[in-house]
Amino acid sequence: MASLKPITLWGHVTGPNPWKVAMVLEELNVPYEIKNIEFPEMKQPPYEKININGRVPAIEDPNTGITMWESGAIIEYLVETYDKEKNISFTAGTQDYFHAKQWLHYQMSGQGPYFGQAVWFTMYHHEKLQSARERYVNEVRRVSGVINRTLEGKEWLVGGKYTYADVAFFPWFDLVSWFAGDGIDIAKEFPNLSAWLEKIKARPAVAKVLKVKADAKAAAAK
Ligand SMILES: N[C@@H](CCC(=O)N[C@@H](CS)C(=O)NCC(=O)O)C(=O)O
Repeated sequence: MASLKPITLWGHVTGPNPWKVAMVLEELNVPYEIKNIEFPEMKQPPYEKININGRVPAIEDPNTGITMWESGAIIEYLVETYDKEKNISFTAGTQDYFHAKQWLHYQMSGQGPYFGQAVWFTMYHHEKLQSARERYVNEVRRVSGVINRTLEGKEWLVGGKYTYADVAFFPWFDLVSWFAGDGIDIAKEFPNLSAWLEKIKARPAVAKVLKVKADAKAAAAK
């Protein structure tokens, strides 16, 4: 899509949600530039004007004039605006179209917040609350089981092809070994899930974004 102006993607080096949007942008071949911002700055002007919720991701699309936040909504916007060939999405009104939305909503409500709380109570909470940690790590295990069971005998979540619904789950699963590696072994406990993650990881668009993320992390650590 050579005639398009680059979309600004507001992100943060460590957080999974902006990378999910980058993976969709890469897959759609839409030009973009990442602007990373630190957590305190997200809660202040001028960024607060872009996202009043003070979090990333947010996008500014000069091609349509749209500024918006919430990664799931951004992904829906991107595929509906730029995936005219339905390479990673489906024709509106079809069963697959609604099922892809179902999985995206599950990712946003069932995976993101629970995995996020597991990270919080494992890594950052000011006191060790074992019961809270267990609650959320168990939820990580439960969600992993849901995906593992749904992938029994099939390659992708919806419609027999790789779509935005698959990649939406990837960045959070990619962090499980970091925050719950002592409690959950994805490869051992969830073989379908594990094989699916490997296939997503091997996609050139995903591999490219993972490299950009690794480089950004290395630069930030200097
Ligand atoms: N539901 C939001 C979650 C956004 C979110 O929590 N982003 C993290 C980074 S991945 C963040 O901005 N954290 C900053 C903070 O918690 O202050 C989305 O999916 O866009």
